[in-house]
Amino acid sequence: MLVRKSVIAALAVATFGVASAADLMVTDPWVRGTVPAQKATGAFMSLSSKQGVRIIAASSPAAGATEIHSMVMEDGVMKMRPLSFLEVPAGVKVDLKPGGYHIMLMQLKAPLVEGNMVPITLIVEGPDKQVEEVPLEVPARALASGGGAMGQGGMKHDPMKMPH
Ligand SMILES: [Cu+2]
Repeated sequence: MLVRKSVIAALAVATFGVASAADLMVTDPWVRGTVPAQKATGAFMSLSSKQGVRIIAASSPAAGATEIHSMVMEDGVMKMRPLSFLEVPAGVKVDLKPGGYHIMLMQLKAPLVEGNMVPITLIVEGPDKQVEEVPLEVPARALASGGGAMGQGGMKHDPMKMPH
């Protein structure tokens, strides 16, 4: 039952232009929209893999720099940390979501508004060390919508208070 559901999800994503050559399934990708002065935002999605892969990098023509970030609690403050890779273990769903792992888009070249499709390429390393690119077309959501824990604030590199 679960397997069937995943396959359907993968097909749904494929209609957004997701190539799945690598052993990586990407579901429900989205980018948080920005306001004009804002230079950074986050991209979120769920990742899974049959054999297990690592996301070793990401890139986007919409951003001058793209990094994989985690968020850690330090002295009661949430801080973002660049990761050298993000592990997607075999059979384990890894969620990139506000307040947790995310793809950080920095030095944005233009504001991202609801309805924009943002190209993001994930660089994926398999267990055999083979590296593949997985290009995504990721829809931007309105800044205020659906953000979950970090819905109001957008994303910055400054330390931020734990949401709640
Ligand atoms: Cu970040």
